[in-house]
Parts: sequence; C-alpha cells; structure tokens
Amino acid sequence: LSIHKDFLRHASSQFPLPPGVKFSYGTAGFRTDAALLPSTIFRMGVLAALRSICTQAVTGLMITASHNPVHENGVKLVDPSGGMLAVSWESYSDLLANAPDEDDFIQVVEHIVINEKIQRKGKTGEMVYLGRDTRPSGASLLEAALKGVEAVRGVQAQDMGILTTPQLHWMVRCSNRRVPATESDYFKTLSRAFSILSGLRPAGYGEPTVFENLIVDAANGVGAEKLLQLLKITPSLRLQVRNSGFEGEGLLNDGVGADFVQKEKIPPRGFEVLSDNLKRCASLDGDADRLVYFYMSSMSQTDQISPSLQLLDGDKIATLFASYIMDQIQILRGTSSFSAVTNPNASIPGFGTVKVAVIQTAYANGASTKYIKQVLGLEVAVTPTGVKHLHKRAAQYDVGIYFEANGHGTFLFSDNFLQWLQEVASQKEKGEVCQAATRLLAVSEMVNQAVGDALSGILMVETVLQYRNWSLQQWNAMYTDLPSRQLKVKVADRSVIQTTEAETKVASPPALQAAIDSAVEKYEGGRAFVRPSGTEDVVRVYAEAQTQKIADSLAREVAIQVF
Ligand code: NG1
Ligand code: ZN
Repeated sequence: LSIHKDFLRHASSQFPLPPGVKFSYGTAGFRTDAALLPSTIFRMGVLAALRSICTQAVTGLMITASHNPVHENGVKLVDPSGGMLAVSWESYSDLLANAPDEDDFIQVVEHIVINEKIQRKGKTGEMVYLGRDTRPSGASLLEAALKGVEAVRGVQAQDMGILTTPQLHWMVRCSNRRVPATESDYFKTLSRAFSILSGLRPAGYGEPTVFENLIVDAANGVGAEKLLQLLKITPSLRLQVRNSGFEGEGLLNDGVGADFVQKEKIPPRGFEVLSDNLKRCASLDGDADRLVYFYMSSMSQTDQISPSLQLLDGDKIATLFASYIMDQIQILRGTSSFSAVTNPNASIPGFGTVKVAVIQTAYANGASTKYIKQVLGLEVAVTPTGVKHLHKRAAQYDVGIYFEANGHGTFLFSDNFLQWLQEVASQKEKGEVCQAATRLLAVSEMVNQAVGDALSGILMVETVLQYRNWSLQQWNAMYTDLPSRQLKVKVADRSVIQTTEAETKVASPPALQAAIDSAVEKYEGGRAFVRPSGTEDVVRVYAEAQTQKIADSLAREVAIQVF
C-alpha cells in the first residue's frame, strides 16, 4: 500500500500529541479526560482505516468512556466480525497513540503496512463506521476520527450518529455478513424475535403472569433514548425508563448506572426506596453494554452494606440464560420433563453432542460457578478479564454463554448448530421439538452476537422470566451469592505484578502468591486473587468467603501484601 505521506502528515499535524501523557489501549480501548483525546482518536481513525483495507471489510470506531465520568471519553475499535479489535493489533494502537511527532507517526503507519502486508485489493468494503455516545465531547472527537479515516485516502468514513456501543458492533457485524444493518434493522430484529418468543411459552409453567413494569435506570446515557425507540415498536415490552439524561434529568454515570449499582449495592439516584415499589428494576451503564437487575427486599441482610438491595449481576444473568438454553436442548433431545440436572454429554438425535459452556472470569461468584457445574451440569471455562478473552473462548462452542460479574456479556451460537436448528424448525410436524428449535433461532436473532448488549439483554431476561413465570425473587433463589469484597490498591508500578492461570494466580513476584495462599488457607472455602487493572492505575484485590466479615478481612490481608 502506498501511503500519501504528505497528506497524512499534514492531517496529523492538526492533532498534536498532548505533552506528558502515556496512552495505553488497556482492557477496553483508550479512556481518559476528553481534552487529551483528539490526537489519539484521529490516530485510531487511521488505524481503523488500515484495518479495513487489510481485512477488506467494514470496521468500526466507537467514541465512549462507558461508565466513566462525563468529562472523560474514550475510543474502542470494532473488528469486521463485530467483536473487539484483534489483540494482535492492540500494540499498533499503543505505538500510534504515543508517537511523539508527525515523523514518528508516519513511521509507525509504515511499519504497520509492511508488517501486516497491507495491500489494496479492490474497492469494496473499505469503510469505517463511526459512532459515539451522548457525551458532550463526542461530536468534536468524532470529527477527529473522521479526519483520521479520510487521511488514509480511499477509505470512507460513515458517521452512524449517537449509538450504544453494542449497536455499532451489531451494525459492523451485520454489514459484513451482508444482512440488513441499519439502526432501524437493529430495532426490528430485536423486537420481532421478542414477539416470537413471547408467543412461544411452554405448557408446563402455568398461565402467564402480567408482570409489573420493569423500571430501568439508563445511567443518564444513550441507552434511554434507544430503549424508548425499542419500546415504541414493542408494545408487549412492559417497562419505563428513568435517568434518561434528558433535560434536567441528571449527569451521565453520576450516582446512577450498572457500575454504580453493582459496586455500591445501593439504588441509583431517582429510585426512591421509601416511596417507590422497587420490585423489578434494571440498570444499564453509560453506553448500554452492561446490564444488572435489582430489587429492594425487606428481608434483613445484616451482612450487606445496604440492608435491602438484592443484586442480580452478570453471573445471575448468565445462569438464567444457561438454564433456559439447557431447557431447550432437553426438549430437542426428546426429554420434555424439565429435570433439574441435565446431562451435557448426551447428544441430540440428528445433531450429535451440542457443546454448551458458560465462560466466566475469576470475578465470577463461586456460588454461580458451582450452580452451573453441579445443577446445570455444564462446563465452565475461565479466561482473563476483558470481553475480548471471554468472547473468543465462547466462540469455540455450539452455544457459548459469557458474562462478566459486572453485567457485560452475551452468547454465541455456532453456524453449524444454527443451520441444524433451521432444518428442525422448518419441519412440517410442529411439535415441541420444532418449538424449541424456533425458540433458539429467535434467541440467536435477539441476542447481540457481536458483543454484550444491555437492550437485547433486557429482552432476553424478560423472555426467560415470562417463560418460567418468575419474579426477580424466584430468579434470585437459583443460588445464593457467596459474600465477596473488592478493593483497589494504588502502587508505584502495577505492572510488576504478573498473573497466570487466567489471572487466578500471581506468577511474579512469587512471594506474593505464597502470601495470598497462606491468607486463604486460614478460611475454609475462601478464595482470593489480585491483578493489575487494565483500565485504572490500581491493583485490584478480590476475596470471597462464607461470611462478609471473613471476605472483608481476607481482602484486607491480601491488600496489605500488595503494598
Ligand atoms: P479492569 O480495570 O481491567 O479490571 C474493568 C472491569 C472489566 C471490564 C473492563 C472494561 C472489573 C473487575 N473489571 O477492567 O470486567 O469490564 O473494566 O470496561 O469489573
Ligand atoms: Zn460500557
């Protein structure tokens, strides 16, 4: 590929690197104060364009800082599959973002072109979709991204407007699969699948209950407007949106949203405990790729910070979804009796063994892992933190369900399994087996197979609750979370801690792991690990034990070892 160096140099000179900052792509892209980001975002526009030429497909660039405060912003790149940027390209991001001047910048671009053997093959598909959340800094940063894409001449930038992160991922994925990929297609696809699933309740679970409205905390972010759009075409969805961020409604991520609720275990702003009936609630994060559910319970839970918020986190969501998938697989096997323990090794007549697994990280509550293994009989795979790792692993199964405890997750179906389901669903005989296949096909349309998506997550949770006729309390009773504690420790250089075994063990310094082991040994059923954060300048400590008191002291003991 011949680069128009002068053109690129001139364009990049308009976005100089701010002095004294070191950028790192981290767990989920670059994130920092918005004022520092124009050069990084321009350069990521260039990289997204190069990735598009290299793969001859549409790529994406999303401007968001998710659950971070409103004055921050960030950028993540979307690969042609709709997933996160290939890990092998992350080092290019770091090199580009930190190149001190135009000459170094051009050199890095040349290095990428040579290293990846990037060549122009044709004219098709060289395109970058750009999206942003509702942050006020988004519009001008989007301009910078646009200039970056256009600086690689011949690649087109398409501004898709204000979107949730998962919408942009979905559009990139669909566009490269040559299926309808506009925002309106997104809403229609989700809504249609939800209606199909609502009409396919099984006989065994009694008459459907009319649920109370779900009250959704939209974190004063982009999810509010999008949820209202979805609601407009899906009247059977019973929900109301709060913390919409519309005029006068509060600040993005300020005391609201999935991250706040999950970490603080108290209701978000705008949810008045005394006057509200908070039985069915959910929180999205600022870019609507995370989802948690919660309700207020009058039960006294002396162990918790707030006595009454009951959190249904990513682990509970994964477990709910996995149980539903296993129900359908049981029916496909011809066992319509819903026995609690399933046998994942038994094969489906006509297909063979369906490989189903739940993918978690070390942060998954131990009680969820136990439930998935022992009650659902499913394989649990553990990967390092970060959706890119979970997603990659999930793709190895016929149905791979992944969630981070914080509520980011989705599930993936293999093409092979979907194809077989199509055949079963189109059979003339419309029995239970055909229904189960139709359900799974609708589910595969409704969940966002590109990345975790709070909107499709809500539809999926509501579908399973309707199917089982379950309140949030009944869902919560699947298993009881083990008490846990997370702490952050600030150290001079967090990179001296290196981990292994999917971050569950410290490889270096070795003395640290020995100290953690001896702290854990004191408490039966205790578990603890530490890892350097990929998004903040801290080391994270996690501990879990039979009581909150023990979890707290175990976390403290381990934190002291980190100093
Ligand atoms: P780090 O800072 O690397 O722990 C955090 C979350 C991840 C993921 C990323 C991206 C925890 C413990 N970590 O990563 O799960 O969501 O942010 O947003 O929640
Ligand atoms: Zn997010």
